[in-house]
Amino acid sequence: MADEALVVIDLQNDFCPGGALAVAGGDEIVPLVNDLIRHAEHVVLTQDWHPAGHSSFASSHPGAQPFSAIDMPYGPQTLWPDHCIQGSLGSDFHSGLAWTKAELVIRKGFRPDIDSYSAFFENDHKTPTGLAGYLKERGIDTVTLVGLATDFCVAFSALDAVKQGFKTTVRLDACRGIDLNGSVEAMLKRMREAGVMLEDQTSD
Ligand code: VGL
Ligand code: ZN
Repeated sequence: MADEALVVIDLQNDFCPGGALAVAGGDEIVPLVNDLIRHAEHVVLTQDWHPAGHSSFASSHPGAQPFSAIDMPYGPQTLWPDHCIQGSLGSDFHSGLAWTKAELVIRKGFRPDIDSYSAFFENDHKTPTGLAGYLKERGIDTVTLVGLATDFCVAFSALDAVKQGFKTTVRLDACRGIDLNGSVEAMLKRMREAGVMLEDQTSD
């Protein structure tokens, strides 16, 4: 299966319990993700990687609360607690993650004025990260996505993967969600309608 890659999204300390933007149960997926890594032919990781004072941080917008939304030139943007600041402990991969096999780490969210949920495009849905080209040039046409968070970085990555022509599966049992105002259900529906295959081997 040399044409298939496992893409592990943002399995970083700040998205795990105790982190700045903790996703409930975020650390629970580490053993399963490690198992998938062990069996994968190609492994790519993403790393949320923000400069201090990033425009997606509520703290950069006087008076704004975390988890509120604002309009940015590229569209609506949820504001987050400061998280995954470049080089901080919170930006490190979870210490239990078996990341050494990864062939590529895609860092995203490093431009001060734009957030990047997707592994493929920034939140303007136009600026590429280079991942689609990297995979295609290597003959990879199938991706499986796992990681954090189901309803943000995993979902937007999966939607873009389909748009870029990849056969795309999300292993929901190896993901956990933030769930803001029903965002998990909403994004599952969007992914399903877009042709993302949603698999959950705990409920099979
Ligand atoms: C993420 C919010 C902000 C994610 C990253 O990895 O899902 N969510 N930055
Ligand atoms: Zn972020």
